[in-house]
Amino acid sequence: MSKKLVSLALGTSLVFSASFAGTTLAQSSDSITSKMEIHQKVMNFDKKGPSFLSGKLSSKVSNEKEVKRFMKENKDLFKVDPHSELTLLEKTTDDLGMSHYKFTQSVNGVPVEGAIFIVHTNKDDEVTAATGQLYQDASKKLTNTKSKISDQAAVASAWKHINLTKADTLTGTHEEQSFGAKKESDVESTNEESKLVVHEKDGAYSLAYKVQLQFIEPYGANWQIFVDAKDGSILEAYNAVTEGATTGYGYGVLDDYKSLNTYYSNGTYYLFDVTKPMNGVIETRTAQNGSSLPGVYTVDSNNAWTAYSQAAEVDAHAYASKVYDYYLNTHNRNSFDNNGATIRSTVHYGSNYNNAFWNGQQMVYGDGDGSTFTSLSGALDVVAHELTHAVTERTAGLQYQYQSGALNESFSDVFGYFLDPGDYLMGEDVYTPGVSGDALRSLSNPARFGQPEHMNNYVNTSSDNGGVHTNSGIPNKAAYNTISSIGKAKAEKIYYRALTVYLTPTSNFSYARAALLQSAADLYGSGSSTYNSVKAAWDAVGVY
Ligand code: L5Q
Ligand code: ZN
Ligand code: CA
Repeated sequence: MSKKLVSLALGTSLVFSASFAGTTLAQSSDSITSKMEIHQKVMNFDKKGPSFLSGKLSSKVSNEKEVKRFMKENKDLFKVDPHSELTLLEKTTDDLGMSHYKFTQSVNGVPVEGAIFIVHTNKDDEVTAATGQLYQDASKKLTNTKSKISDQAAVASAWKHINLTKADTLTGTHEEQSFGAKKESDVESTNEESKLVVHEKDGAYSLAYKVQLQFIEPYGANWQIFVDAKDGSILEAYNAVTEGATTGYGYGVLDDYKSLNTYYSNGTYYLFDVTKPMNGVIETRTAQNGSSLPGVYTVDSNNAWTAYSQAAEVDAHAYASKVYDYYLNTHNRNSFDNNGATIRSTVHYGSNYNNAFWNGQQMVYGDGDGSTFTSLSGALDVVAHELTHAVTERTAGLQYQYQSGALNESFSDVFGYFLDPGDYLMGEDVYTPGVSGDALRSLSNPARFGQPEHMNNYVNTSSDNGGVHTNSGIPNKAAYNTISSIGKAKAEKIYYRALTVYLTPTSNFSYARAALLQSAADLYGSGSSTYNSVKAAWDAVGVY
């Protein structure tokens, strides 16, 4: 292992400094001996140490030429020819007055990969330490530094090795590219570099092209690929990306394929979506012992979230992202606090737990018992329902009991519809998996699931916080009446405005009617057909 000429830890370099400095030579020989023993563990030089140390360093070393002369004079120790093999990269001087001469080693002018060697001098220009790595054998073992393949051939070989083409990594859409107008970011998102180096692996030296392929799509990469300059074969290749946004994929609760925004760190993938313009992230966790919150990070080794047990996390993650996008794109609202707060979800909560909830901090999903419910994150309307509870909490603040509580529930169901507008059912994707056409609730037909849909049938109860999941049928039916009359696009604007501008913690049904009418007036005009539709929608459920 002769390549490691010097491999000094900082602690030992202090010892080195004491041995080197002329003044310390006056110390007892005992002390010098023990210092040399330390050196012999970390440095590969022969036992001529003390003679080497004497005198030589009393001369000042205050520039590149003198450092090289110092190394030449001690060539038995350093075993490289500083004049032909070392090139000064930089000299820096720090606040302590110490200077650091950073050299790279080369063979016939071709740099040796990884060969950085630094000579350190104190404020009196005496060498106090030498750190880094030199390759003593490089110029002996590699004599021919003339490449047999072209730079372009090396780059082509590198792309082939990672099974991609440069075009695959450009981030623009095909449409944009076929119109010939590549986005500016395409030009910058992929970087190819190649340079000739001396490559060492397991004591074997090769002339190589060091090809760096850096790109973001289809995955974050900083490939370092060493291509043999003799024949284009791959000597070594690794992806130096250690952290960053990645795109994975998985299967949801209903076994549907979806892509996922994930995060790669230290060899592991996490359900962290860092791609949104948030202050936080969208993160999905797993309840480890049933009811522990927030639970543990959900991880995967290869970014393919395909295990049956991962389906609930796949959907919680993908659907939280969809709901975030909806609020941002449709209502210009950045997360539930409109300040980009982290959206956290925990799945596999409890045992056979037939519910999902917002606990004031995060969303929580049970897996269901398999007959009443399957994993509740498997329904986009359920996820929208839960995240809308967070929006309501930070806006109208509707108290979760009696009429204000039923409104709170209703707004969650109504936004569940806005996110999942295929039908007016709530939770149909996860409720009673064995029964087709079944659902938790219906906006169009609340009575089908035991809810009132007119004030005449309002349920006075103290259970379920004053019937919040029952009496929500009344405002839900008014929402259905509204949407079916004016369409989703206008309805969602009106509902969002009422929730975020007009409603307050104690608002009742009558107040909600007034708030929605005011919003319709603001947006579409008082007395407009849209306004009149909202009025009729509430008249029909007996709320005035
Ligand atoms: C409910 C949220 C969801 N839970 N309905 C009791 O009745 C009770 C809870 C719910 F995840 F199921 F949608 O809506
Ligand atoms: Zn709810
Ligand atoms: Ca639905």
